[in-house]
Formats: sequence, structure tokens, C-alpha cells
Amino acid sequence: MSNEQLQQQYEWAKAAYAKYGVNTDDVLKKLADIKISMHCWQGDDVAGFMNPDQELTGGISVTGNYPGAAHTPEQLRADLEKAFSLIPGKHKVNLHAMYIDTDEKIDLDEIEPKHYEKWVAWAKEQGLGLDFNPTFFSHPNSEDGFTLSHPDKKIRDFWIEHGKRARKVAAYFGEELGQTSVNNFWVPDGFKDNPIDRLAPRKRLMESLDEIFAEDLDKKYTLDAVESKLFGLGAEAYTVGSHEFYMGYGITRNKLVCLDAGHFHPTEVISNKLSSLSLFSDGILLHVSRPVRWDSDHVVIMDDELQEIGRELVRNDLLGKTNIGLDFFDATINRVAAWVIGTRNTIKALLKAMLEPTEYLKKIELEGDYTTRLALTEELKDFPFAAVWDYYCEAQNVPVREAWLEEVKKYEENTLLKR
Ligand code: RNT
Ligand code: ZN
Repeated sequence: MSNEQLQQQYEWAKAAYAKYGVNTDDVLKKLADIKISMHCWQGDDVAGFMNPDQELTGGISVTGNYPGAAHTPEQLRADLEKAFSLIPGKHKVNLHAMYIDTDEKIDLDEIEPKHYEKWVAWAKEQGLGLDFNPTFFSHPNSEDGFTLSHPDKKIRDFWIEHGKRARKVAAYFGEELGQTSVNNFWVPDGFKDNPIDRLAPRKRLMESLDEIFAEDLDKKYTLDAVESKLFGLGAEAYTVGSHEFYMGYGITRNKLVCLDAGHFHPTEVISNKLSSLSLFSDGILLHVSRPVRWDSDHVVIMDDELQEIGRELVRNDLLGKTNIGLDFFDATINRVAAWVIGTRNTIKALLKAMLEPTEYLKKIELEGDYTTRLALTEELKDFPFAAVWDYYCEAQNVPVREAWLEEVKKYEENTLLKR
């Protein structure tokens, strides 16, 4: 499409939205300020660089053996750069502790900021932020399914040390990069079969977390988050860190509660939780993901739930207190394409939501005019939002529509297939 056509389309779309008081120019300015935290682990099937041959454990699973996975930090960064060159806006990278970049042979209870210096230098050069996650899986000390809630104090202490050190790394990211680094705690702890004692592991988890968080770190640099889960592979009957556990924990300890779209019952959605959670917490972390029948972590597509998440964030004015992270891993398709599809969709869903005449819709709802509410929300689905998106991509210097795929194919041929 020529520049002129893009512009024409945009003007036409602009007029359509203006009729309902939505200024598309303002929307695009706001959209450019929203950062998505793109998870590094899609690039190498959640292997990391600490012990990449260690089996992936913790009840999560990656299927597929598409060629081209990153095997070194340099390769992973090159792949991330390629993906970001095809995604409009400036964003963040979400690292896991196991993605150290050092020649030192260290364990998880020995990590220090210096082991991530190269990531920081790269993020500075690229103008990216960095988020972080301690890694409580794929390690001999988590082999029996328990970490921070382990009955053995020695094992718990190993993981507590890891958690404390991870916070220091996140604070270092925040300080160096001048933007808050969200540090997300997720532990896989749970039982395959029905436990007798559901309480004691939860009490141990609570106490371990309290120990990790005992030191106050400057919230300007890092914010801790806690992520709940319903079940995992091999932890089908009971997960220690359940939703109720972390709702209670996060709110009483002033931590961000992390909602992962795949961590609830199959018909339960996180979009409907955002408004309630926002009333009681200072901040929210999202793991935008796509569960298919279970917590399968499929690539995010433009489905109803993604759009509903976008709408809830916009309608309730929650973008300012919500950190939007992605969490999916698919090894059956090109991994750079997976990032581009999931991240572009997430931004696009936010744009769609921001183009909605929210004030007007709230007003007619208050007046009890549910007929107009339904009629208009249905008609709005056909409004020319794609013209606004195309214009935005062009303005942000990234490929318009499916043109990005050509770039990924070239990169696959010239780089990924040569690994
Ligand atoms: C697992 C959680 C967690 C992980 C990452 C790799 O169920 O969703 O967020 O996916 O830490
Ligand atoms: Zn998650």
C-alpha cells in the first residue's frame, strides 16, 4: 500500500471515530507510550543459559522442534532485536534468572548483577527496559516438586537465597535503565495427588516469601510481583501458590498480583478480575497468554479474551497501574514470528479498546439504554480500526500488515537455519 493510500484510509477512519468523540491522533500518541514486556523465553523454549541441557521442569512444557532456537545470549538478543524491529513502539524484555550471560559457572543461589551486565548494556543501546523473574524450576533442588514451600529447610534456604539475590538484580536493572523493573515470583510447588495437609506448605511458602521480601528495596527501581496458578503438569491436585493465596499475600504485603491468563479454570477469565483487583492493589502484572484446554501457553491471538483484557484496562483507566507482560512458548513455529504475532496482537487489542467511545457507552449504560449499548458495541466491531493500526505501523517504521512475515522468512533463511 502506498503512503498516500495509508494516509487516505487513516483520514477516513479518523472521521468515523470522531463522530463519537474519539480523537485517533491522541489515541496513537498514548499507545506509543505503552510498553509490553516481551518474554525472552519464547526464543529458546525456556532453556536458559545456566544449565540448558537440564530438562524443563516445574509443570510447564514446550512442544515442537522447529529449527533455529537461540543457544547463546548473543543469538537470543539478535532474535529479540529482529522481533522488535517488526513491532511498533519501544518496549521491555522480560528475563528469567537462568538467562545469565557470564563465563562463570554459578548456581541460582550465587547470581549477582554482574552476571547480567551484558543484558543491561544491550538494553541501554536498544532503548529497552528489563523485567526479571527468579527461576524456581529446571533445577535439581526443585526435582520433587517443591521449592519455597519444601519441608526441608536446607532446600527452602537455597531458594530463599535465590529470591533475595534476584531482587538485587532487578533493582540493578531499574537503576541502570531508569525504569522500574518488575520482578515476578512464580513457584511450581504442588502435589500430583490429593494432599492431607494443604495448610502447612502454604504457611511455609508465606514465611519463605516474607524472608525474601524482608529488605525494602526502592520501588522506583523494582517492584515485586507474585503469580498464582491452579495446577501444573504433575501438580494436578494441589498448587501451593493458588489464586487465593496470592490475592491475600499480594494485598497484605503490597506486592503486585500477577494474573496469568492460563492459570485459572478453563472458562474463568482474567479480564473479569482486573476491576476488582484494582480496587485493592497498587499495581497489577499481567501474563498475557492463551490457554487451549489447559495452561498450554499458546501464542496470543486476537481472540475475545485478549480484546476483553484490553477493554477492561482502558475502560477502567488501569493502563497506568498495569504492567503488561507476555507468557507463551511455542516451538512448532518460527520463534521470532511467535513473538511478533503475540506482541503485535496485544498492542492491537489495546488500540482497539482505546478507539472505543468509552465515556459515551458508560453514559448510555447509566441511563439504562441497554439496546444502544448492545447495538453500538456490535457496530463498533466493524469500525475501521485496521486503518488506524496500519497508519501507526507506518508511522513507527515497522512493516504494515503481513509484510513483516517476509522479514522473518529472510531472517530464518540467513540466520536461524544456519545455527
Ligand atoms: C508458569 C508461569 C510462569 C512461567 C515463566 C517461564 O506456569 O506462567 O510465568 O511461564 O516463569
Ligand atoms: Zn506466567
